[in-house]
Amino acid sequence: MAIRTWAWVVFLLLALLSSSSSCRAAEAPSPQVSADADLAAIDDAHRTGYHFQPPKNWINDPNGVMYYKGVYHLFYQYNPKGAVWGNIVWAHAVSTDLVDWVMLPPAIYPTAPFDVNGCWSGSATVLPDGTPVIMYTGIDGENRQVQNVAYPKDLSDPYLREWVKPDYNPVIAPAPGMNATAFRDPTTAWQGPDGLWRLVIGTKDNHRGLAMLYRSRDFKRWAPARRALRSGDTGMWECPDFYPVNSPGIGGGGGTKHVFKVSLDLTRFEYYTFGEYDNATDTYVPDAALADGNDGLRYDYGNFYASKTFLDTAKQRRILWGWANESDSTADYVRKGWAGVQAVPRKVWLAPDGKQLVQWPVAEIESLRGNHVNVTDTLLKAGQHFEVSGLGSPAQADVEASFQVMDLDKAEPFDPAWRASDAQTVCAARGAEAKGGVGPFGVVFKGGGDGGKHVVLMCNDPSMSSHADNLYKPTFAGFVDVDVAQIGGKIPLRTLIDHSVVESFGAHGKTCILSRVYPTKAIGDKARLYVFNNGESDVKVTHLNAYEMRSAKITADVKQNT
Ligand code: DQQ
Repeated sequence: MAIRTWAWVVFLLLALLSSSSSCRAAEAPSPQVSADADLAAIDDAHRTGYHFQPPKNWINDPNGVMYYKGVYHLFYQYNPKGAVWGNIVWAHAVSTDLVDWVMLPPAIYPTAPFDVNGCWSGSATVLPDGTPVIMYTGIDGENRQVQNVAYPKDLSDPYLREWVKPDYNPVIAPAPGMNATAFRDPTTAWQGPDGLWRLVIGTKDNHRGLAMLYRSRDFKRWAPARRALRSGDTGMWECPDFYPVNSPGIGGGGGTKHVFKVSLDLTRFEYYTFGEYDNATDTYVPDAALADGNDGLRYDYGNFYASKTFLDTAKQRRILWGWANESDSTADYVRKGWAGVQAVPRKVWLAPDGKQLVQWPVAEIESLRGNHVNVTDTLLKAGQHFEVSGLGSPAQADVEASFQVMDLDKAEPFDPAWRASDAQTVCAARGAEAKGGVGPFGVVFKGGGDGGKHVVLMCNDPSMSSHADNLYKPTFAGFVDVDVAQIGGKIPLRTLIDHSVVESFGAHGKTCILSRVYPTKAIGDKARLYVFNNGESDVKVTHLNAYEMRSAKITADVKQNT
């Protein structure tokens, strides 16, 4: 049997760097004031232009996302009193295009014994008569996690500003023997052939994560199923999600698969499987070869957590929202007065080969594209880089590019020990060895003789963009399932840059990585965009389209101001 050889092919990167050292105000009244002013300006420059974030304070999980009467609703976990987690309510924003948002007053906030200590995550379900219902986790007076429902006060208000919580709440309480402080985040409900509603709730039994199934005829009285829908030895399961996707199959007639996703509290990563769901027996069996938990597939190999999907009935697509936490410190949140953003809404579907999900930013965000720069067929020899100039500021940009590895045989041997490692470990090791600067995002290929198929690794190393000591800046990484030789050595990469967010989609959305960066110099008009080739092989940029992005409009609710 031939010995398998593995090899690095190229280390290719796009980087956002500053062109010059930062300027200091020479006539500032005192060094302290100057330093504070500089810091405030830098903090401000880290706020996003088109990734959703409220004007101030802490945010986390997207909640209850839905489409109702022509309006998209995004609720999210929010601290109205500060920039660290606490005092949690459901903040609320609406949009007609998923780009511009109207900020509404919080929709769900503590008012009753069943949620007096907080209104945690949950989901919306639109009932067959068109009425939306929210189910969320309330933290009650005994700090138990219970599930409550809320209904719109006025169905004729498309913004659904006010919500009413019936007195019969909670509708689901932890049964005796259950872990009452780990019982939360109900999914959107679905109706079975027997007419009963079903939903799942995340919990744990010691170290075992569980997605507990409940059924109801009327959304009011809920009964637990005898078996969990799914469980795994990976600690608390937060924010489960369960939904159907079309399976392409041969000729497109592949039927339906179901996706099951959990957010692992222990690692703060999300994993999904997909497979067959029998709605008569409520049995979900993931497709063979799909691993649950830590070795499984992930929506995003970066900073992306507590995600939630909804069916956009206007455009018959499934849309995924996820929260990206800050990667700086709690002291930084407090100084900035804000923390947390939402990733751009992503369309999600099953890949044509049926092997994984793919994601792509919703087309609507392309309406923000402005200044455009195009590069074609530009060869980058090993160790070279070039600047993508003419964009105005690339600090807010959408960059679509395709890179062609010119010589796949010029690969360095790959350490066999890395085969067992996860992508992040491999990228971190390789990133440290790479020559020259490593930008905030990029693609690494390693190749070899595994049946002639190369293995592609996508890395995102924020270290060159973020210099402060107190930052969490791992090299995020994921494998990319493409046969790079078959496709002429070409790998497409799209990256959304938004000040402190770098959100990358490799190979048409097969591998996604969101990371947070905190440049202190590459901000505003000092930001520059470079394409690097730090690898051994020449690389051709076959095309690159970079667009400056306008800011989304975030406005206050007019009704509130009148
Ligand atoms: N965040 C919510 C919980 C959820 C966690 C609390 C996940 O309901 O489990 O803010 O980030």
